[in-house]
Amino acid sequence: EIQIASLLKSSELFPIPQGLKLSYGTAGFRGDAKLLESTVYRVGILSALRSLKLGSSTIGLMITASHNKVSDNGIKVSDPSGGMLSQEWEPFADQIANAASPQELVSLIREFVEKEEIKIGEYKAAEVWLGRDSRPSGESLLRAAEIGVDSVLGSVSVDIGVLTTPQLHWMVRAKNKGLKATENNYFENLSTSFRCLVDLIPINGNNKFEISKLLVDGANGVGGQKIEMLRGSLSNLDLEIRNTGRDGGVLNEGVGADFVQKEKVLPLGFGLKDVGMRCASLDGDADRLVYFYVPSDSTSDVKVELLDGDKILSLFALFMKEQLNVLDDGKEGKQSRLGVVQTAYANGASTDYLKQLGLDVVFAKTGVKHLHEKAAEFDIGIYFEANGHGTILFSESFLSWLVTKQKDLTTKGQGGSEEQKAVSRLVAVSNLINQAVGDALSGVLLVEVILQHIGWSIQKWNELYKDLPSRQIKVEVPDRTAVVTTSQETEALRPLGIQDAINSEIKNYSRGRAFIRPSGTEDVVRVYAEASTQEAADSLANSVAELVK
Ligand code: NG1
Ligand code: ZN
Repeated sequence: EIQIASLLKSSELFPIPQGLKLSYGTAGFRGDAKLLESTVYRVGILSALRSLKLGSSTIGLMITASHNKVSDNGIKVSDPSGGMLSQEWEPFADQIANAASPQELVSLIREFVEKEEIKIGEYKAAEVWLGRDSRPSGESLLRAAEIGVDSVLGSVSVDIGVLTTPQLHWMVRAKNKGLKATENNYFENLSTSFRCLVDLIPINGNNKFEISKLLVDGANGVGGQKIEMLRGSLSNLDLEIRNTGRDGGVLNEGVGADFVQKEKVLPLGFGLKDVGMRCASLDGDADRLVYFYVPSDSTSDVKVELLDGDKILSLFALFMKEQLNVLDDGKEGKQSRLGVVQTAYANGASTDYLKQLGLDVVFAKTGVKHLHEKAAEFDIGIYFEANGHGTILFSESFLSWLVTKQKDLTTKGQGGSEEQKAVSRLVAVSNLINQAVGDALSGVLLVEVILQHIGWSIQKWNELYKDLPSRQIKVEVPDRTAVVTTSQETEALRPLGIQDAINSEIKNYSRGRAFIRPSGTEDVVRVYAEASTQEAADSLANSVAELVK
């Protein structure tokens, strides 16, 4: 009962704004930062309970609104594995975030604690690690989360500072595995495994390849700052970082991966002077990455050639398959299951390409938690959203097979064999790539080392396949929840009749494909369309948008 008193007392500090209605969407709670203190405080309580429920494993809380505008903010929970909060707890998150009064909040918590049999005060201290991106509202929201965590008996909050989202997830994962888990350990891990892959680049004809400079768009956010910190410890990589946020630019405004991918235009700070150069763009919390370049036929009307998540996925898949082939061909090889996961937003041409590579291609709903789950079913599962969020997962059993194999080959004196190199590359990739969530920093390093390995320019990489022209539009509507889709999100069930209308539009276009779904992170309905020409894709998207309005 002392417990209840302390919860009631602290919750009175954070009254819920009138009319606020939130749901734990594709990426936690998001909204106008000014309205979020009560939400963040309540998620603080939830994460302490989550830690207690899981025997006091460390839970992470990240305060970020990713690619959203700077005045927005948000909060999402990392489970002990470094993955997203278990979906079983999302309804509870919704309930407490929307509880109208301190009394209602406390009674919801009481009920839940009983139902989940959470033993408050019996275990060693529960720990919640709090991180935030560079948004100015982050600091006061972090304080609110701390109060939430600390008002649950036996739990403590630890402020781990300004971080990228993937850093926080990586640190939580490492902590719970009993590994070194500081930000420095994160950087060391990246630079060591990158070095290892560089050392394994074959020395033959095709890659006497001059390492050209990579231009990075930091979205005026935390990613640009962190990649600058990493740069010092990397050799074999020449980086020029723009939009670090220090030169007066605003977070995500005319910059960043979401902007470049959705609008298909160059970010601020890039222009004709950069023709042909390899460029990469991070999003506001650095869990997304896209590449791009200015084609040489650009005139004063500067064009952009985009290499999105699908193309990064294809490059990764190609490289991983090449390494696995060496093992599968070897006498002591093992038939390994390599699979890729995409969403309905994946460009149709990328799906065709991946299938033609002979890969298992699976589809998941939008939101990394859905992709992650499916990728985890393979020995090596690669997932990417077209917007550049993705990573590579290695199953525990496959990874331990690899590590054993690596040792065997070394003791047998086959240290320099092709097989041993392929095994070592795969092990290095498993260390480099962030297996908790998509991570733009590890993504950049893996893309760069693969390009060096195969001796490709960005233009050559872009030629893997040609994107079908596509268009995305956001439509603001009074109530986005009026749109309800099937589980694969490719068909709208509500409003009644709208899918038939969309289908009859699609019929007018060659290679036409289109769908709508409510955004989980913004107050909009998204429209996606593909067709054989850009004009056709634009026109299909526009007519579908008219149907939504
Ligand atoms: P919503 O707003 O639910 O479409 C967006 C992205 C997702 C995911 C989340 C989280 C698109 C079309 N949607 O979700 O893929 O990345 O943000 O950041 O890019
Ligand atoms: Zn993000």
